[in-house]
Amino acid sequence: MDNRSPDLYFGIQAMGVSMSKLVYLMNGPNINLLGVRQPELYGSTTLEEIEASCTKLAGELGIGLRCFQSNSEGQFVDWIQEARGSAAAIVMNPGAYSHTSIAILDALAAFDGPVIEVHISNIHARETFRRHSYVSQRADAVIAGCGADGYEFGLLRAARLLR
Ligand code: CA2
Repeated sequence: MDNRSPDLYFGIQAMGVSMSKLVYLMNGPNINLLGVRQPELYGSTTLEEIEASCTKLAGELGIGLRCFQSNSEGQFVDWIQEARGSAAAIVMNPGAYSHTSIAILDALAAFDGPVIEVHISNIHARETFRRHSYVSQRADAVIAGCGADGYEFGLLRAARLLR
């Protein structure tokens, strides 16, 4: 038994998601440094730990998960285009590209499934330039300020939308 709340377990049991669903979990620039620098802003959980907990949760939800991280905007666009042919939903933290990238927004516009945007920090309580996200215009849900837990919340939401 791990330390997740009973509410989360209840949510998992209520889902009943088919095995055939594949979700892409995508992380953008510098998120590979999580847990290594700036723990006061982004916590002490590493990206490897986030990917492991989401992979475990995906298994419990009966969905598949593929994890990606890149510091390159073009690579992100390529993976979103790839998702069109292979993924049912995308959970993504585009990092700083959220605030700058029309290219990522355009790529997402060609993806038909649910898109969940996750930010570890509360971007609305930070610098003005972080308060706008291009990705939010396409996202079905936006989660911010829940720390690393936000990824599991995003995955649960994606699974619910895929039911
Ligand atoms: O809060 C988030 O999840 C962000 O997407 C994180 C991005 C930031 O540019 C966004 O405004 C909000 C930055 C991720 C950088 O992560 C680091 C972690 C440790 C050390 C340095 C950077």
